[in-house]
Amino acid sequence: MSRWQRLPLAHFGVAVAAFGVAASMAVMQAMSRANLSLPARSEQIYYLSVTAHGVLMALVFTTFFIMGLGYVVARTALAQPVEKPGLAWIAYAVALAGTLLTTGAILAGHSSVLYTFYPPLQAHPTFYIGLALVIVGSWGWCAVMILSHLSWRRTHPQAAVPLAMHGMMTTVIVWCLCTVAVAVEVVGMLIPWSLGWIKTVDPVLARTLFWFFGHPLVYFWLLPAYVVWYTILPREAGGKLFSDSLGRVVFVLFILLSTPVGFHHQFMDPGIHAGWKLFHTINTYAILFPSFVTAFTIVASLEVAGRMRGGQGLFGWVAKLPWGEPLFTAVVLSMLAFTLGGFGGAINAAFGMNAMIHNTAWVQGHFHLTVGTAVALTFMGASYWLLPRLTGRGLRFAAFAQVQPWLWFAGMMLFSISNHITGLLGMPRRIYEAGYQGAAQAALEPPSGGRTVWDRFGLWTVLAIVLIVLAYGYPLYSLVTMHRYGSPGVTGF
Ligand code: HAS
Ligand code: CU
Repeated sequence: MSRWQRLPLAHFGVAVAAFGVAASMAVMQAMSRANLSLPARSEQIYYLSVTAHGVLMALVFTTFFIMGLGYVVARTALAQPVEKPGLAWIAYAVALAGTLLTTGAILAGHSSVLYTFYPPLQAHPTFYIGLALVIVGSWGWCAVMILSHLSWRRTHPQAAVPLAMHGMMTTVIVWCLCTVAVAVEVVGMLIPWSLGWIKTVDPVLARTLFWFFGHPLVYFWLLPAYVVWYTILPREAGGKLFSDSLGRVVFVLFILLSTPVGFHHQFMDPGIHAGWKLFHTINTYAILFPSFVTAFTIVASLEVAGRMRGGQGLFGWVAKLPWGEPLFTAVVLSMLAFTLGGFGGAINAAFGMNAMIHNTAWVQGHFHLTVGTAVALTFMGASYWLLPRLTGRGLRFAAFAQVQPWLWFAGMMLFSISNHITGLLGMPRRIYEAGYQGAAQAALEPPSGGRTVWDRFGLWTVLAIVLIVLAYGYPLYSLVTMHRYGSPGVTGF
């Protein structure tokens, strides 16, 4: 194997290892949610596992996979060596050291602050220092990507950069813009506070800096998946991309609109004026647009592919698509999940409806469709496609790779749809106690004991009358006592 493939493969290795640990944490959470009485089950273990799961999946698995994919794109799409490979390896080592520090802090049991690490929940200093190192490492990756782009630009002053690299550069820019805020939060506030150098931090300011970063973070995950959808999928399906320039418009819109939307995570926070929340809402609705364009462009490309393979009629082309290819199946199932997840996003972004779903299980339903399926399943499909090309060896157990996307899709749909429903019913997210402290209304079969207060119809009727009098007494009184104008009957229509 020549040398350059080692760099992305080393990144994919960390991504897969983080994924493995995070997935085992998910089993612990599922047991807690199922309210099973297991010997190891406790509040401490639950919050530890939710933190490890969130940090390792959302922050480590994604970042390492994306850095690796970025190097593959820079090397192959630009058809030139990646610039400054030494810096790339240093960045890798720094991010890996940070990951180990943060993971150690979580597993040691004194940093169960969840992946959003909102103060005043306080973690061990090594938790924040590790995260800061992951970010510094990712900046090294950004530098290598930008330098590679610039060196290509020098030798190709007039050419359009290949679409895959265009998408990766978008990812890099979004990341550079947003990580500034989380660096200020972590380095300027949380590290000194956890070390005891400063006594207090402002939770609303910290959350605001976090979401300044946190929403663009989700597009940092999504954009590399879009690179796969736009540049690998159409060819693998046997056709071609419907429009290259639409792809570029989509990527540029993400540069513009990824960040000024973060207040849609803080609708329920005090301290931020409603007018600013409205401004972020409008921007959020604007950023739905590039994903609608993507839905159109990619489905159109698939139709082109299906017809080139001989598909006829309105839907005959769907059956002609290469359903036996793991990359194809994984991406199409990702897209189907994203259709639901995206509509959920539009609901989240509406202030009134957000009040209904905020901090409920709905939210974890939403993000297991978006990052947990659209992004993660696309990355899995991309791995099936990339690994043989990077290593020069075929996939082992290739039949598993055909079944696995369906299993992931089925599991995530089951998980996410039920979390959307239970969220609407009021089930909170990130709460250990699935039994609601034994409250009767939470039990599967409410104890059917003797007569309780709920059978006292007289009491409830009186209370209802009091409420009706409160709600209508004065309005009706004032209608009756003000000067009134009678209306004759209107007829003849
Ligand atoms: Fe979100 C919360 C709004 C997209 C991730 N989101 C979260 C959280 C995460 C997350 C992790 O407005 C939880 C944060 C926490 O821990 O507190 N989200 C949106 C909106 C979008 C959106 C408007 N989210 C994402 C993506 C994510 C992600 C992408 C990760 C990758 N989200 C919110 C809001 C909240 C939120 C509020 C806060 C909730 C709260 O109160 O806490 C949009 O970008 C979505 C656009 C997508 C579409 C779908 C387009 C469909 C396509 C596929 C079509 C393909 C087909 C296949 C039909 C409009 C492109 C055809 C197949 C054939 C074979 C032909
Ligand atoms: Cu968001």
